[in-house]
Parts: sequence; C-alpha cells; structure tokens
Amino acid sequence: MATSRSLLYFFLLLLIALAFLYAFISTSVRLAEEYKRPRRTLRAPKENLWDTLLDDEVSQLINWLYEPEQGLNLTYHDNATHWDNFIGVTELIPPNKTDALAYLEGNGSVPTRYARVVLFQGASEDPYVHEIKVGPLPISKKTTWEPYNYIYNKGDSATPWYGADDKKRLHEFFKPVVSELADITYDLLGTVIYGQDNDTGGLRTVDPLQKENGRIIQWLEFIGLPQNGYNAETLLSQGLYLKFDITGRDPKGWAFKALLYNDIMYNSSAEFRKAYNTPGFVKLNKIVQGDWMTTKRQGERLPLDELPPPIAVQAEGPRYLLDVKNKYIEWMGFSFYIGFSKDLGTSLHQIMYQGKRIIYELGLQEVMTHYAGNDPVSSGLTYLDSYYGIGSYMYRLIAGYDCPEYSTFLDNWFHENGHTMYQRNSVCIFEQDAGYTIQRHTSTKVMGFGGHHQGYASATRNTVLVVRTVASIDNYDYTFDYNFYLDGSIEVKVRASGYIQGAFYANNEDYGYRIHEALSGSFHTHVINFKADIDVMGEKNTFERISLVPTTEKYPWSEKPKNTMKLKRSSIGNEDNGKLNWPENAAEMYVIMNKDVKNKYGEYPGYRIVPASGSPAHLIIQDSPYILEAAEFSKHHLFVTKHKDSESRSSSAANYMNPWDPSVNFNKFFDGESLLQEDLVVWFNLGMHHVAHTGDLPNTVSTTAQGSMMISLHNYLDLDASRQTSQMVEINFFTEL
Ligand SMILES: [Cu+2]
Repeated sequence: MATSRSLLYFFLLLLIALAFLYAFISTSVRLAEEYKRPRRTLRAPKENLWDTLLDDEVSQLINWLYEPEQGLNLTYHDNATHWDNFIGVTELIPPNKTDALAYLEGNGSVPTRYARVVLFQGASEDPYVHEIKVGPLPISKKTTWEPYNYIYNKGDSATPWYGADDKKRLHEFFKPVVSELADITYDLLGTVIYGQDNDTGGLRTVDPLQKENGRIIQWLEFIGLPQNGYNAETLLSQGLYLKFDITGRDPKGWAFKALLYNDIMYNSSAEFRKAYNTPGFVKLNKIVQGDWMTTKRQGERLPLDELPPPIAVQAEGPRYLLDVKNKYIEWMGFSFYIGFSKDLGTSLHQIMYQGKRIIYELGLQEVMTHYAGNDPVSSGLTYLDSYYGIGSYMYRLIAGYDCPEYSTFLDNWFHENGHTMYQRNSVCIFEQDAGYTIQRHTSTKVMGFGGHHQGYASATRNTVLVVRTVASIDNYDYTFDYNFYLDGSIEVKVRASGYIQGAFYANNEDYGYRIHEALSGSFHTHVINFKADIDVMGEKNTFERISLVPTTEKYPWSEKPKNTMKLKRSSIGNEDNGKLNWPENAAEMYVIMNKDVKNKYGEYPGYRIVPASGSPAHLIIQDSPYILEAAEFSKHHLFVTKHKDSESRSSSAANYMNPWDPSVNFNKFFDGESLLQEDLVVWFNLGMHHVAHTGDLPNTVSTTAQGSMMISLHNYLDLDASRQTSQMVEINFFTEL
C-alpha cells in the first residue's frame, strides 16, 4: 500500500514538473516569437538628418583632429591629465531649416554634414571648454574647422572650465581637511572619510559653483554612503557643510574658508573642534539607514496581488511602419524622424500629418531643478541636466514594465572622449489602448405609447502611438513620452520617479516636510523646457490669444442687458510680448494659426497648445542668485519667438559652467521682431513644484509627479480625424421598458 502511494506521489510530482516545464517552454517560445515577429518596415522617403554621426565618420573625424596640421594639440582622452587638451563630445550639427526643407520637401541635395566637437583645454592657466564646427563630412581635403560660435548668443563658444582640477582637489585638498575631522564626524554623523575605499561617508558638491567677491566658491556637504547597495545617497544628507575657495589652478590659492553645523558658522576646523569640546554643544540627529531607503518589496502583502495583473497584447504585430536605419515611423497619417543627441536625448523631426508638415522640430531643451533651503547646499543646488548629458543617461528600458513586451526597441549611441557609447533598447515604440474611448455616444428614444426604447451606441477605440525614453540622471528618473492620437493631437509627457535629493532636517522646517529621522524632503521646482517649431500649412504663422471674457451685453430680444461671456481675439505682435503664462481659470486659448489660409467657414486653421495633465510650473524664485541668467526659460510657462537657425536651443550644456556669462541667454531671443505671419517657435515648460512627503520614500511615484502638453488640431480639418479609424462600433438596440 505504502509503495503504491509513493508511486502515486511520484507520478503526481512528475505531472506537476512536466506542467511547469510546458508552461516555461511555451512562454519562452511565445516571447521569442514576439521578438522575432517581423517588423512592418518601409524605407524612409529621405535620410534622417538628426541622428548621430556614423562610426566611420567619427573615427575619420577624430584621426583628423589629432593631425598636427589642425594645430589643436590634443592628447588621447585616456592618456590625458588635467593639464592636457582632449576631445569631449562629437556629434552631428542639425542642418539649417531652409537646407533641410529644400532636401526633404523639394529637389535640394542632402545638406552638408558638419560635426560639433567639444574640446576641453586643460593645458592652460585658465582652462576652458570650447566647441568647434568641423566639416564638410566625411573628412576630405575640403574639411576645415572653425569656432562654433553662431548658436551661442554670448558670441563665443568658449567657457571657463573651473572643474579642470576637480579630482586633484578632492583627493589632495578636500579629503585631508575632512579626514582630520574624522573623530568628530564619527561621533556627530556616525561616518568617517579618510579618502579610502572603506569610507562610510562621502562629500556632495553643490552645483553650480558660486562666486563671492570675484573668488570661486565651492560648498560641500557630508553625506552617508548607503550600506545596502541601493543608490540612496541623496537621502543621506548629514548637515555638516564646508566652504572652500577654489580660485585658480595653483593649490596655494585654494583655501578652506568655513564650516557650518546647526546654522552656526565656524571659521576653521580648530574653532569647530573647540566648540564641539565645549559643554552644551548641541548634537543633531544622525541619519538612520535601513529598508526605508530601498525599493525592494516591503510591507504587508496585498490580497490577490500575487496573481498576474492584466497585460496588453498585440495579436497581429505592429500597425506602424518603421525604417530602423533612418529611425523613421509612419502611423495613422503621421510620419516623423527620431533624432538623438548626448546632451538632450531623443527629439522628433519633420512631423507630418495627412501629408503636411505640422511640426518641424519637437524636443527637449533643458531639465532644470532648483532647490531651496536654509543650508548653503539646498539653497544653492540648481541642476541644468543637459550639462551632464541627458541622452547619456538614457539606459536600456525594461520590457513589460517601462514599455509593453511587444514594443519595438531602438538603440542610441553617442561619441564622447573618443569612444562610442551604445545604449541598447533605450527607445521604445508601441501602440497602446488608452483604456477609454476617444469618442462615444449613446442615444435612446422612447418610441410610441408602448414605451419601447430604441437607440444606438457608438464608440471608438482610443489607440495611441507612444515613443518613450527614460533618462536616469543620477538620482532622478524622467520618463519622456511623445504620444500620437487618432484625432491628430500630439502629447508631450514627462513623468518623474527615482530618489529625491533630500536635505538635512535641521533648520529646514520652512523649506519642506521632515520625512525621516534626519531628512527633509527639500522643496524644489522642476522646469523642463521643450521646443516646438510648429508649422501650420507652411512656415508663416501667427500666435493667437483667444480670451474668454466676462461681459454685459444688450440684445434686441432682451429688455435688460445680460451678464454673459464672449471671445476676444488678439495676436502677439512681436517678441517683446512673447513671454506668456497660462491664464487663471484657463480663460484663454493659445493657438498657432496660419492667417494666410482660411477654411471653408472663414476660420484660420491652427494648432492649439494646452496643458493636458499636471500643472506646468515656472520658477518661483525671483532672479535666482545661483543660476543667474543661465535659465531664462524657467521664468514663464511658455514663450514664442521667430525661428532662427542661430537660436536653435533655449539653453546649452555650457550654461551651467558659467552662469555669470552664459553661452545662451534665452532672454536675448526677445528683441522685438515681428511675430505676425512669421516662422514661429513655441518654447513650453512642463514640470512641477515638488514638496516631497513621506510618500516620496523610497522613490517619488509618477501618479502625481507628471505633466503633459497637448498640441491639437484647431479648425485644421473639417471634421474630427478619428472618424477615419475602423476601430469603432455602432450598436443599435431596441428594448421594452
Ligand atoms: Cu522632485
């Protein structure tokens, strides 16, 4: 009996094992088939003019730059010291719009290719970074270089490089100062820094650098290093701050100026040590590390949560056509090219809808985060992320989480320091059901005296094409979506997640909530600037403001005047009036129109730009003493200017290195030029004011940390364009009451 029961168990186990094996194999086969499914391809009508340089072009270019005839005195990056000159980023310069359009829409030849090359000039008492323009490419006898000045309205592409000696300073200057304090930091902070691999503490610099009386000032903060392998150091501020003068290249000119603890300044380590040894010295809370810093699953299990949630499937393959080599896509009347740059990541170009160009360029310009706080680090911390290279932080996406399993994944690559960096699967493209209809209606009528209900219901699926990337810029993760809708709308959406940059809790009550033992969720504003070069039926357009105003009107049919509301139309005449905020109560519409064209009812066709989710933010701080004029785009919600090839970006990577004299001062774009029936560019901000709370631990969640802008057809077609889709139903019904 016992033997037969054992046999039964054995067969039962075998059966279960086989079932698991079958499930595993069939899932693997299914996934493999999914990936192997042929893409629906096409050949782009023209070459992509905005992608990265080709490998051959770059290797020839770099060899050419090293030739002594070019006079650049360059050292290979990997062998370079901080006293050498070396190559940074090399990338394609976008063509001028007129040249590009002549090629894309006319008989013009492919625009000549030029590269932008960033050169770090360390071999100088005053190190600097400058950019040169090299071309034509590929390298030939005609190739020359010249300073790449014309897109920098400072008039010069050179920027002081105060960070040339950063590594030397850290190891030979900062760390000796802090290791001398190790006994105190061990007691006050629970960590030590000796400049060794097993240090339990670290130093955070505040960016950008500051100036006082002509001297370059660097503030540093002690931080804990996470002991659990999670990237949580931005949650581990320790409230001890150091001030250094780092002016010049000669270490003899550098000085340790002061130390700040609990809102008290000490002019030297000795003064601080003396105070520390004095009875009554107030010791603040230490950071407490733990699971709260980790993103692993924690807390009580949720009921039924272990069952697989619903997922989307794509039964018959993609419904978009793709040219992978040219990163060109066609979908439901739209077509566009995807560009890439190391500083800014992906951008979209030559967006056509129903055979007409509607946007020449749509792309990120800058990601700014400005903090505030009682301490010098939180107060001064202001990020302009293009300096770090937003595109270089666009890593591999997670299939099934970041994007549906069935997405098409594309690669990016960029060239920096003489190397090519590949980022596999860092762009995903997919269609998704929005989860609600784009159109629906139910109609019922009671028929006759019998009370029969007769009617119909109509509904149209809301299928959206998404182009998605994620930039994980150190602590924060920004998800960038370009969403295309069946009614011709294009949505630009940003979601934030990842670790907040917290502050030490003490004395920061007015700048954020206290969200852990020693942590303040320091208040900051994200301003994320985009460029939309919108062209409505040609380049010549006008920016219309349609105000919705209260009024009192007399009517022939009424004895008394009536309080009511009506439309008031006006145009933005010139760039002096080109800085705008979103109106209170949304009582104004902003529409880019072509006033040389009328539809059959006499209205001008246009594209409306309108916030679609979240609340667009601009900087609350007036005239930031830290970012100065380096981020003028952050002062309003949106801007309109006349297109110029020399005003191609609202910011620049180099702005962050020299906010006192930024390479691009966006404010200079507004010089009174007419905007009436001109080629217009709209610069709009997404973002938010972020007062982090306990729900931002361990990571900010995207439910509230998001915002989007919709660019939508406005009297552009005679009818809603989503009527073209076959993915709709009309159901007639007849019921008795
Ligand atoms: Cu934030």
